[in-house]
Amino acid sequence: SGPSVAVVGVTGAVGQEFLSVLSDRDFPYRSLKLLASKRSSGKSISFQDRTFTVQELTAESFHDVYIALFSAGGSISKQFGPIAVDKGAIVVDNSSAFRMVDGVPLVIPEVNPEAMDGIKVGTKKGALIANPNCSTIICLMAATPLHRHAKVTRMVVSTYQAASGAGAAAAAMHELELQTREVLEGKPPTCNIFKQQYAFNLFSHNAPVLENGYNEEEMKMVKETRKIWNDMNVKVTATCIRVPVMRAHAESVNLQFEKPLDEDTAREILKTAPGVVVIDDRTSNRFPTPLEVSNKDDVAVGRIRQDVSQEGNHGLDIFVCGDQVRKGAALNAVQIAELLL
Ligand code: 11C
Repeated sequence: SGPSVAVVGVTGAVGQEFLSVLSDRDFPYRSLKLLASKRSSGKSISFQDRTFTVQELTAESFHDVYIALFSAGGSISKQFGPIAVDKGAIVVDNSSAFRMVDGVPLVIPEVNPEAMDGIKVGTKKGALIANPNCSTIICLMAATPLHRHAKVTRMVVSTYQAASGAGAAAAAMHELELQTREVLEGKPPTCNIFKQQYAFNLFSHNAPVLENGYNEEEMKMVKETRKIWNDMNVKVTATCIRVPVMRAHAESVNLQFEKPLDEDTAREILKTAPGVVVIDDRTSNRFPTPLEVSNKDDVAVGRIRQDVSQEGNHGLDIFVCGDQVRKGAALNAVQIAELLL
């Protein structure tokens, strides 16, 4: 029982994570189609005690597919997403292709599930749902429960982003490992994915820099937050940095609130927030780390403190870490699919 499911881009890091999340959560499916480029077609993938053969993604792939999880890059989503929708599939797209398109819900299940009201599996009525950018998801998992309580008017984010978010995740993670070894051996580092030394270094996010001086990643955080919170007035600014960490992003988030919110209340709110775990031990200086959240579902929050530069408890600083491949991509998409059932 369950819907027929297709995974598009199954050989990539997020595609592989889709499979492990589907399995971990015991996602019900009637049939499962594993789709990828022609180059990967014919490959065998074992999943839940069965062996599946990867099929080439074509316009015919979506016949009788109810839910299609896409993570094969923006151009594949643009080309095949609308075809799948025409065939009646509900596409949950991990790329940025449709996120800001009017009428396409941009969803974090713990934050704005209502954005996809009316979209249901079994109606044979296709639809597109976009998965937000990983940095946005991780930030809003922690900021939203506080926003609900005291209304955020301004948010200043600084990110420390892992290798896995940089294009071809597996290749990027491999290059970080390779560079680390090369630098330790006194050799010049291989710079194929990142055009500069990454090991023992950090640099401004590799997304293109726009005319206003922000890079695309930073502007995604600004625009996606407004859409997800359905608040065109919330002020957001971000600085996104790539750090030599494998697969979990960290973010420092400064929040300004309309109503006062003290740090103890904020800590209590976050302790009961779904998908959030609080690690905030001042005595032993123990706070969230990327390593600790790697391969985990929950986003960790700590360093919860009153912003001393703002009067009357109108500001807080928090530090957030979340697995980029999991909650930042595959898990969030599968949770969206669960809501469709
Ligand atoms: C990163 N957030 O870590 C990016 C990766 O819009 O989905 C994902 C880009 C996106 O660099």
